[in-house]
Formats: sequence, C-alpha cells, structure tokens
Amino acid sequence: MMKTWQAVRRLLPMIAVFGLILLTGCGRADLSALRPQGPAAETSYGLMKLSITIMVIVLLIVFSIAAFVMIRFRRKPGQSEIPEQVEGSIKLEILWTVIPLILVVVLAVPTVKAVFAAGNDHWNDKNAIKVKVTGHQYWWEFEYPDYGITTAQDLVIPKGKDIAFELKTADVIHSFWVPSLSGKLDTNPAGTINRFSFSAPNEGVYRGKCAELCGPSHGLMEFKVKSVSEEAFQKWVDGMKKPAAVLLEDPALAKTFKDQCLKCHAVGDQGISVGPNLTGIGSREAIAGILINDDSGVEGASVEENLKTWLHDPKSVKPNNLMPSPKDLGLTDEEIDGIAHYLANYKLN
Ligand code: HEC
Ligand SMILES: [Cu+2]
Repeated sequence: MMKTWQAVRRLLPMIAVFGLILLTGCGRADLSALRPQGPAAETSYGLMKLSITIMVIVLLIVFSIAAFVMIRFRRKPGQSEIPEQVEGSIKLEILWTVIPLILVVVLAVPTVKAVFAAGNDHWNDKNAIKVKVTGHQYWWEFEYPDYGITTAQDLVIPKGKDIAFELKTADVIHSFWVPSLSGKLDTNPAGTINRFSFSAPNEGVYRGKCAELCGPSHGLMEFKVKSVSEEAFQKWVDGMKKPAAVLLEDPALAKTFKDQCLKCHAVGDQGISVGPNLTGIGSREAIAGILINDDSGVEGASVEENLKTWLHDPKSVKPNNLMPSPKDLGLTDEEIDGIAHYLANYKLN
C-alpha cells in the first residue's frame, strides 16, 4: 500500500506536466477544434461535448458500481464459505442491452444529421463565394472562378459569407482542414471532386493543415484562412487583378527571373502556374505557407528574410518539395537576394 502511494506521488508532477502540455495545445483559437470560430466547427464541438458527457456519465456509474461491489462484498475476516453463485438474469441482461442502445441512438441522431449538414454542397448557391482548392505536394492553390483570380497558401474570404469549396488534387490524396472553422475533406485524384462549405463569422487569420499523410513535408503543408470585411475582400480582389507595378528594375535580373522562375510561377498575367501563383506575394501571411511573415519578429521573420531563407535553400525549409534550388538553376547569391527583395516589395495595392 505504502509503495503504490509513493510511486503515484513520484509520478504526479509528470502527469501534471503532461496534462498542462495537452491543455495548452488545445488553446489556440486560430488552430484548435476545441475553440470553434464558426458554425461548422461549433457543430463538431457540440458533438464532442455530447459524446464526452455521455461517456463520463457512463464511466462514473460503472466505476461507482464496481467500487461499491468490491467494498460491500469483499471477503470479511474469518469468512471461509463460498458466496452464493448467481448466474444469468434476464432483467439485468435486458437492462444492459437497452441502455447502451438508447445511448447509441442519442449519439447517432445528431451525428448523422451533422455529417449530412457538413457535406452540404453550396456550389450553386448564388450568394456563396466559390473557391476551387487544389492540393499539391506541399502547397495549396486557391482559384476564385467568379473573380478570375488564383492564389496560393493564403485563402482570403469575406467574413460571414458562405464559402463553397470544390476540392481536387494535382498529385496524391491530401486533406483540407481548418480546425477552428470546419471539419476535414479529402482532395481526391482522378477527376473526383469533393464539395463542402463553411463560413467564418469573425475577422481573423486561421491556420489550415493538410490532414492526410502525403510525403516528407506533409506536416509543413500549412495554409492560412484570412477572414476579412466585405470591403477588404473586394479591395484584395482588385489588388490581385491589378497588383503594384513590378519593381524588378535591373534588366539582367528581370531576364533571369523571367527565364528561370516564370517557367513555373505566374505573376499577374505573366508566367504559368506549375508552382504557386506569386502575384502580390509581399502581402501574404507566410512564405511557402509555413514561414510566417512578421515584421515585428515575434511570430516569424520579415517577408524579405523569409523569401531569402526559402530561395537560398527551399529543401531545407520543406524537405523533398518540388521547387528546384535557385542555386542549382545557376543563380548567384546576389541574384537570389535581388529577387527576394523584389518579391518582398511586390505587394497588393
Ligand atoms: C520547376 C518549377 C519551379 C521553378 C523553376 C521555380 N519554382 Fe518556385 N516553387 C515551385 C513549387 C512547386 C513551389 C511550392 C513548394 C512547396 O511549398 O511545396 C515553389 C514555391 C516558391 C515560392 C513560395 C511561394 C509561396 O506561395 O509562398 C517562391 C517565393 C518561389 N517558389 C520563387 C521562385 C523563384 C524566385 C524562382 C526562380 C529562381 C523559382 N521559384 C523557380 C516550383 C518552381
Ligand atoms: Cu498533404
């Protein structure tokens, strides 16, 4: 008895620390399904609360009965006869079949309802904003067919509006997930598209993840959902259509950029989109989805620093990603820094 207590006491600090780590991981409003920021995520959270409540109640009742039986019917000192043997009880068997059945129904009805609601296809709803999402190893492409714009990594949406998504992949299966706003949906290959929708009632930047193991940089396949006011959204759309003037003044560097980079990337109406569209990249929340841009230096480095980090060695940021290192393309350190400077200042109006 003494020994067990001592062992438990020694383990207590560790258990407390683990608990704390778990809880702090659950706290971010921009990242956690346990701090829902929109109706779709609230529905999932409601289901979690319902099932956990039911489970806790069942646990408490079962454990209380077990404890009661163990204490009440334990062998008393001097007791040597075998207790009365009970076998089979119709009443009890019905009871412990019917109760779980009722619980399963209580869980199933709202779950099935929520699953169908989550899969609702709002693609043909005139008031919804349409976004075509394409998963790539290891980045996200967002096309707005009604506005004729394509961007990457930052999904900008007007707050409160229903956003109708159509998902596909360019390579392997990925899964599109913004934990604080909605459930997950896979991006499937071979022309199979998936549709669903969600909305973000409040302004804010929410973090999205790939939720399907898709290769070495799967864990780095992040994107941001930027929920902004209706006016700011319109301004963003206009900016994407007519971004700030291109500032690559040095003609030699402009040629290098055109020859080496625009064969995979697009800026404005130039280039093609094999890789992420770079229009207005200086205004993004992150570079490559994972290097957070923050001029104050709290969450990340400046846009220009992040662009330099990326361009000097993309593979060190995202192992196995499909962009060739600019050094292997023959660019010098000065050229890389020059392009980083240009892209950092290539902002939306
Ligand atoms: C063979 C095609 C290819 C070439 C050539 C190429 N890139 Fe890329 N680039 C990519 C791909 C693919 C990604 C996405 C990598 C990822 O995040 O997994 C990328 C990502 C980027 C990003 C980050 C984009 C974002 O959305 O945050 C920048 C910036 C970039 N490339 C700049 C350049 C520059 C500058 C050059 C020329 C020196 C260049 N790229 C040449 C394919 C290419
Ligand atoms: Cu992925």
